[in-house]
Order: sequence, then structure tokens, then C-alpha cells
Amino acid sequence: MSDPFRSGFVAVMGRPNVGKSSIINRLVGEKVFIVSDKAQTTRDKALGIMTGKNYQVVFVDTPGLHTPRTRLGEFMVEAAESAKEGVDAILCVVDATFIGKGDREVMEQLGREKCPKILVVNKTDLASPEKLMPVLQELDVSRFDQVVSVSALKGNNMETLKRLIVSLMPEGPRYFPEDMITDRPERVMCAEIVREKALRNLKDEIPHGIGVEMLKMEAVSDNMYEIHATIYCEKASHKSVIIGKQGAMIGKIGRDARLDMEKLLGRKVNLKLWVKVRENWRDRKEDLKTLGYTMGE
Ligand SMILES: Nc1nc2c(ncn2[C@@H]2O[C@H](COP(=O)(O)OP(=O)(O)OP(=O)(O)O)[C@@H](O)[C@H]2O)c(=O)[nH]1
Ligand SMILES: [Mg+2]
Repeated sequence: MSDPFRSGFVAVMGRPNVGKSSIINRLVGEKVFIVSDKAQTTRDKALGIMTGKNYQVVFVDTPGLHTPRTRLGEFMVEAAESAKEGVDAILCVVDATFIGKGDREVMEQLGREKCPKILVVNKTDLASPEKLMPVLQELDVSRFDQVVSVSALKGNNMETLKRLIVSLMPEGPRYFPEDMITDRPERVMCAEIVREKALRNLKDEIPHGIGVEMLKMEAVSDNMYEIHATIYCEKASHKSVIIGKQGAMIGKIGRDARLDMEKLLGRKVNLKLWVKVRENWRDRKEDLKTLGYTMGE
């Protein structure tokens, strides 16, 4: 008898910046989601799909759980909370270098869920076993079915995590075509790429106030896309930093983004970016809607 086909949905949750999106990218084997060292990189939930011969695991990436200070923050936390509804398993991710009060609260909250739960201790490449052991011994992991330490960056122990997740999945169908790695349309992925490059190139408070609106994405020939997008920021002073001296910063963001888009789309890209100020857009319903941050109304 051959092994049964296993499939299911797995919510990946935790505090901001612990490595949730990095873990999914590693498991799927492709860069599905944007990643940066700024907290609150992920703003909406989305699917990352890992398919093998005998399994398909559909990961739900989520924004980091935090106390919201803006309407966008409220949307993000709501999106994250709603991700655990009806899933077959939950990964609760913590950062090995720092497990704080917020992480303990998330662990307690997710610990109450009925489905199988794995506590994933990520970034072990940054914490020696001598440092990690006492931290783990102090944690209340009694409500978790398994605890797995990994490094999404280096790939350490990711194969063990993958096998464990697959073993927890019920028998089931292949929900998505085997070559599909996400439910995000290419247009949204391209907007996310621009946001990632802005997050990575900018410092301080500016990244949190950035939003990207796609204006145009058109195949102008067999090997060329024309893509136009606007980067929104919250203050005139931020706009000048994003543009940079003689356009150096926006040029760098555009170049970095174009390379990733060309990889994603398999065609040349002519990318044009604009920068606009929209004060307090993160608290304005209409602006949030324009940028795609709305729950089913
Ligand atoms: N050293 C190290 N860095 C990691 C590891 N995993 C992720 N990172 C880094 O941690 C930062 C945050 O990673 P993300 O994957 O964006 O984290 P996230 O939990 O999705 O963050 P939000 O979307 O903001 O909630 C990035 O700079 C990653 O490169 C790891 O295993 N080791
Ligand atoms: Mg993320």
C-alpha cells in the first residue's frame, strides 16, 4: 500500500519580526513573502503552498501579533487572529534571542486552540545551546504538541520541521495545482516587492508609514512588462528621504525592485515609481481600501 496523500492548512503566528515569513519561504522553497528586519513587514494574511509527492501543506502567513496603534494595525491583528479559524495545525513562532512577555501571551493564547500546535524556536543560529537551554526550560510548553528549534536563515532543522508538519496533516485532497506557491496575484506580489525594497533601504520611522499602490501592470511585448506604482508616505520630510539626493534612494529602491520583479515574472520590467504624501493614511478608511487593507465588508 502506498502512503496516503496528506493535506491541510497551517497558520503561522507569533510576534512581529520573529521570522514567520522566512520560515514559510524556506518550507515552500521559493521566496513567496517579503521579509525585512523592520517589525510589521507582513500586513495581511496570505497563503504559501508547499507541495510534495504525497502531501500539500497550505501555510497561512500572518502579520505579527501586537497592540495596534493605527487602523492599519487593527486590520493587521484582525487578519492574524482570523487566520487560525479552521486550520489543521498552528505554528507559534518565537525568536531564540528574545522571548518576552508578548511572546508568552501569544503562547498562552495559541496554546488554548484545539488543533495540533508546534512551538517553533527560530533564529537558533544566533543563540548558542548554552544560552538557549535555560530559556526553553523556563517556558511553559505544556500546551504544545512539539517544540522544534530551527534557523530559517541557515536552514537548520527545517527538514525535521517539515516532516513533522506533514505527519500532522490529515488525509486529504490536493487543494491547489502542484506548481502554485501562493494565492497572491502577481500584481500584489509586485507591490509587495516595492514595499520590501523600501523597508530594506529606509531607516527609522519611515518604513512603517509606507504603502504601495499599483497603478499599471501591462505586458507591452512578449518579453517586457510596464509597471507603474506609487509609494505613499505620511510626511513631506519622508518624501524627500524616499526620493533621496538627486533621486538616489528612489533609484536604488526601483533597481532592487525591478530585479526581483524580473525574476518573478520571467520578463524584463520597465518600472516607474512615484512618491506621494498622504498624511495619516494608516488611519483613513478610504486610503486603507485603496491599498487593499480591508476585511470583507
Ligand atoms: N539570524 C537569523 N535571522 C532570521 C532568521 N529568520 C528570520 N530572520 C530575520 O529576521 C527578520 C524578520 O524576518 P521575517 O521573516 O520578516 O519575520 P516575520 O515574523 O515575518 O515579521 P513580520 O512580518 O514583521 O511579523 C529578517 O531580517 C530575517 O532575515 C533566522 O533563522 N536567523
Ligand atoms: Mg512576515
